[in-house]
Amino acid sequence: GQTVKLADYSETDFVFKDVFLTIRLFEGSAEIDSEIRIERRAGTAPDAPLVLDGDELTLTHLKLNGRAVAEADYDASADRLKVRNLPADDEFVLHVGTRIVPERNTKLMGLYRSNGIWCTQCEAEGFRRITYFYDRPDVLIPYKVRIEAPKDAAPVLLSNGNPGESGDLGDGRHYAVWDDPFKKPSYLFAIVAGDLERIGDSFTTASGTEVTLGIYTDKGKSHQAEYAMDALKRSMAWDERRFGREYDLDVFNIVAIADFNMGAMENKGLNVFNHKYVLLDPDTATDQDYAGVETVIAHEYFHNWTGNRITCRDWFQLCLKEGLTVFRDQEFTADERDRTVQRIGSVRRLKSMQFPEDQGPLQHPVRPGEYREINNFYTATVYDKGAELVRMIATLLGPEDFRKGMDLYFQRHDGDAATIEEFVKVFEDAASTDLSRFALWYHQAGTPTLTITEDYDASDDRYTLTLAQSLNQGAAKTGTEPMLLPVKFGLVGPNGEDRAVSASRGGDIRDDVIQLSEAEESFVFENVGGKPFLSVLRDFSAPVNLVHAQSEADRLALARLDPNPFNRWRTLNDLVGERLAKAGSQTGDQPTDPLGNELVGSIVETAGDDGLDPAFRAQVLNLPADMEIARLIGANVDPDRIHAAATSAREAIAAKGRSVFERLLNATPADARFSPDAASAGKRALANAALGYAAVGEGRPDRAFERIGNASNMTDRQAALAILVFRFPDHEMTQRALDIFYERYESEALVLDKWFALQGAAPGTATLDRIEVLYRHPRFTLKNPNRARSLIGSFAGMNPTAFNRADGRGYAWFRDRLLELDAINPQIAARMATAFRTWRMLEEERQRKIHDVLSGLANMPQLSKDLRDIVDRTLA
Ligand code: HT7
Ligand code: ZN
Repeated sequence: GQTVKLADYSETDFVFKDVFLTIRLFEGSAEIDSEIRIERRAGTAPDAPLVLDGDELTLTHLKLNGRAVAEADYDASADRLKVRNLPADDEFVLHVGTRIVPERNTKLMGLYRSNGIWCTQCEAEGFRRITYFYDRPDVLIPYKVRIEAPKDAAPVLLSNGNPGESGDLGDGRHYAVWDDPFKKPSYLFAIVAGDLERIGDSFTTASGTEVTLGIYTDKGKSHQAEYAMDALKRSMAWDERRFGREYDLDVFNIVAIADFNMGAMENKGLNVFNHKYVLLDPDTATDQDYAGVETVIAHEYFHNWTGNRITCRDWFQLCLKEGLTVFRDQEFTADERDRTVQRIGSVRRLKSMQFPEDQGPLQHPVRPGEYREINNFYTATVYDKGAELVRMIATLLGPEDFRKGMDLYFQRHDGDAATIEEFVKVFEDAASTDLSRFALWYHQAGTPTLTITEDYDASDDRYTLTLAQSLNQGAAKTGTEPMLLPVKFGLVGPNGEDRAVSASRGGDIRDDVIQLSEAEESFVFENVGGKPFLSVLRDFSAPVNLVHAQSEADRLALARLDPNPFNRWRTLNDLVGERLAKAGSQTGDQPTDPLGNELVGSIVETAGDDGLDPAFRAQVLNLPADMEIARLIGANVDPDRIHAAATSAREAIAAKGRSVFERLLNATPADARFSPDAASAGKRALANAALGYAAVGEGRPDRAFERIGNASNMTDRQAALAILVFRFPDHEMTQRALDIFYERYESEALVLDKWFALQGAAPGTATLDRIEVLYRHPRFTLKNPNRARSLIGSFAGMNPTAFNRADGRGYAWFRDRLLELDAINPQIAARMATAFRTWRMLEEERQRKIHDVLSGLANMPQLSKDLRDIVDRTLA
């Protein structure tokens, strides 16, 4: 595959003015007629040909200003159309005809059919699978679209923008025209045609325009879209309140699709969603699903301004829209739900997904400098670290200057295809500040280490704080310069008060934020009123590995006292992580109590503290995942040892907290009426965590089994089933529970995904045999990405003990599945293959086995570009 480089960016030779697309849908094929108004760009050589992108296309006709182009004047291949002898000065119209087969499109990129519905996915490079085009984000034009289709199979015809005329064509066919007045790149184009059900609503914008809202689903499912509609309206109101952004078209439509590569897509005025992020009801969806729907609905809606109105100049700038939009959806969730619990969730995700990526062979900067396959750069680094960078700008500038910068961004770049440099510049201009040291975050890969040292001089009551940053990157070689980063902190007194102190010496501190920009800086505080407890990196103000030698006594005190609730959670979570990493890297006998009595006591005490938010307490009871422990160990990892240590830790908490967990269980009746709000969800999370510890502590799977029977909602039912699968994987009761669950939900695709996913993630060596059987289950298929992910993705990505079986059988089985999947849907195969991204942390024998599997794959000629890119980079 060819490498695309940011340094090679140049404008197109020709300028597109607008396009009129006619799409004729038939059973078994589709014909696309594209009429593009074009002009040679000033400065382009008069004899330069027009070169358009294609992918698996067949050209049916080609006309210039209404006349067929002579054969000598063009070359058409599946992936390129080159036209010569075009007018030097005059505008011209190029007519391009293609024919495709949506039914055979298993890659789910371009125009395809899902459950009989015609739909499109064009980001990043799917439009070129529909017609030859300048399929790049810096070509912005208005689109007019006419869809023609059979009335019975497709009574509903949708595209971007506002609806125009529609009518009958005879022969059982009809048409509809859509007009999108906003200039957009091809990746935001979409059509949907099918026999869909709709729920409708409306939203009146702050300036008084009424917007018609529609959510379309498969027949019989529209009642499950009510919560999504509510989330949409709340998102629209929030974006007006918080960022002053109003919606801009007369209609906003969402369509739920069963076969979809990612979560959802922000096409202008026509968002297309994986149905997992639209359809919900209490009987089939968990609280986590509700939160997921709310987030994704918000995220795609927010793209209308950050992504669509202002888009990316090229795909290297992907974080410009994704990092910023993730930041915006995180802020929405924080405002709608609970800021601390939301931040804990984001940080957990960052550490479990992005940190491993940034610390292994798939490491890349938030703004990469090159790629072979852009689909492989929709990563945790671009999305989640990208969001952290925006958050750091907000923290460094403070809320007022940050808002000023955002306003300037919208004002200056509306209608543009912009770059990261332009984004950073608006904040420099709005706050009159120099962010050049900050901008390095976009270019330098890797997770920096922030080392904290403290010194307290009791005789002078003087406190000195020293911070040092370093970047040890390994292979990527993208630079290790010191960067500007915000370190939010507090000096806490023994009664849990933040002491009002200001530094007499040292660099830049604004309010409670140190603006660290040198490799090392010291700050001196005089008359601090006795030795304080340092609460540092509050709210995880920068995405770094923190090294801070703080005594256990101080940390346990902070876990109780810290006025910053996020840091209370982090203190406990970090302590657990460190202890488990120590126990999990120890050879020989496992300690029975790897956490130690005091830490266990602290966890139980927090869990039982009714003065604290239940969702927060549930987070404290949710120990770091085995894979997070593996990352902390860093080398020579044995997943079985980690699992054993985590199991002992859970047993110790269960034993110590027995009475607390019983009390929590009794306080929440299982048949309470279901409401998906955050407070109710938090109570359920706490009760279910308590149930898990109670069942483990007493060795009583029947307690979970019983809950499955009397649960009144999917949250409680799935939580109980998960307790059986994860804590009693080989118990006879677990299989019984799985069978009952299957019978009840056989016809609910999204619930069956949960059933497969739980079993794929069940720990232990017996799992693989069961997975092999499940793989042949009549309801299993590789063609639906959700289903493929449910079993194979959860096995490879969330099951360290079974996947990393010492005999290597897990790797070999996974390799065979990757190859099958790659022939159907390379994008999904490549994404799953990232399960190997941390392979160099494993002990030698497992590393050797993975190396054999990866190099075997690398030598296979049939691999897709997508999968080959991941395999090669993982091996490098
Ligand atoms: N912007 C969307 C990305 C996306 C996508 C990318 C590649 C292939 C398929 C895809 N589906 C959606 C989703 C988002 O970040 O909002
Ligand atoms: Zn996005």
